[in-house]
Amino acid sequence: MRQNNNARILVLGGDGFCGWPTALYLSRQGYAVTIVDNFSRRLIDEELGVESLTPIESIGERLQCWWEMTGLNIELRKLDLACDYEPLVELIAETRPYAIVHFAEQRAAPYSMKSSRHKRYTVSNNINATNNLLAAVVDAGVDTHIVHLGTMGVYGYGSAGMKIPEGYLDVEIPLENGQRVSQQILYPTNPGSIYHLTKSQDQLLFAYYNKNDGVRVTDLHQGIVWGTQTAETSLDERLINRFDYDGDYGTVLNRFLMQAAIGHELTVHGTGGQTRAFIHISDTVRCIQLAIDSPPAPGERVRIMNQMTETHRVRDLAKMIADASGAKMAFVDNPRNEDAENELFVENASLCNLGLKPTFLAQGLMEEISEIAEKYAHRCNPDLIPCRSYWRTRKDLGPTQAAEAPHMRRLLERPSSLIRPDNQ
Ligand code: NAD
Ligand code: USQ
Repeated sequence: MRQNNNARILVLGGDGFCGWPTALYLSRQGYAVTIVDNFSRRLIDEELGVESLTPIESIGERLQCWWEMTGLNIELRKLDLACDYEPLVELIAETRPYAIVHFAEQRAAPYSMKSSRHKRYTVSNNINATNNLLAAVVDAGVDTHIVHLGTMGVYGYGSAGMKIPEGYLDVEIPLENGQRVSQQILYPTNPGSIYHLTKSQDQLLFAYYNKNDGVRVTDLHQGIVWGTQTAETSLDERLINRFDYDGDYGTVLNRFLMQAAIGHELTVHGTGGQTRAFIHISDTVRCIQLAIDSPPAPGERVRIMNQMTETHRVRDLAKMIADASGAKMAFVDNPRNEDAENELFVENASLCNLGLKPTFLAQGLMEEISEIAEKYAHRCNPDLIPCRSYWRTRKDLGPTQAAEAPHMRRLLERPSSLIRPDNQ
């Protein structure tokens, strides 16, 4: 396959669960890809004493394998986006990328709620990474399209009683003179965790740099990603994608599939009445390409698209998997502070109109995941399955404090380094 060097894409967070398959997919589509990552996610695995259920190779081994399998080269830059500002500007100025895909944030809600340190780390990391990226695009003087992975969670999970629009809400305000003014505003944000809060704040950063500097941004409000493999990551075991199953990073559907595969009870939080949006990992990578290939016009406001294909209630998912596998459901105390029951209707026309053909939850696909889970079940540590991150301080546990992990030190021990004017 020919590589189009005019179209370089930087994949920030390209060693992660969504970023790795996206980097491979874009590489195979003919883009010249550079992965940028600080490997903090691998350090968090060490901090939590957990490993991906699937055995993931070092990034060097992954890239070497991709080269051997396809003859395609993916470049790599190790950078901490929250701290390494000058090298980021240099990278963007040197490569003048056609698009930058921004996955590089701490993405687990339970992890972000574990302790005050985890809250502060998540905020420092995510907000500084996004702000540095936007400032660097302006400093580098490039008209690069930023494609950011946001979350459906910014809308909140109450029952809106309406279809959740794609980012903007039509409002009509009554004036004192009896007239009415119509406006479109950012949908009022209602984050359910510190992690989700950082995504809400990202939205304001995008709106500001778009208004002030004309930075072109697509913000993809993505639902919960399920599945493991894509066509590219399946090419060789050394390319396998990560599979998080632990109580902090494992997401609900993959956790249930893994739990069923190892004969563990399905851990339904509370009544399981929470309704959430979902998307398969192969649709994630396709959506990124659709967003890259249809950039917003110069001067266009931040484009927001809801990146999800279906909604499900947690207990319905558990029942579906229990019926198919014989696993038992366990209704456990909900460690989170969230509505016990909610309805969710979501507009997702934009990506479908661009050509997305949704992959719906189907037995065949679930079996693929279960097979992965069964194959690597011996790598599972069942002690790590329960969710032990509590949204509210539990009286029996006292205030949550946690030791500072090495990857946090850089951000938390020297906060002044984050606000020091560069080169002064
Ligand atoms: P992940 O943790 O597997 O990957 C994130 C990657 O970013 C990791 O490789 C990590 O090392 C890197 N990173 C984090 N901070 C960085 C920094 N300061 N500098 C450089 N690299 C940094 O997460 P994921 O599941 O692949 O999620 C990717 C993005 O998609 C996140 O922003 C997340 O909010 C969003 N998202 C994920 C899901 C999901 O279900 N996984 C759903 C909706 C949205
Ligand atoms: N849940 C269970 N049992 C479990 C794990 C979770 O019932 O064993 C419940 C949770 O209480 C919650 C729901 O399932 O009500 C979803 O939890 P999750 O961990 O699957 O997803 P969430 O914390 O919302 O976060 C994930 C990703 C995050 C992304 C988000 C998209 O980790 O990066 O932004 O999904 S969304 O949910 O649409 O906001």
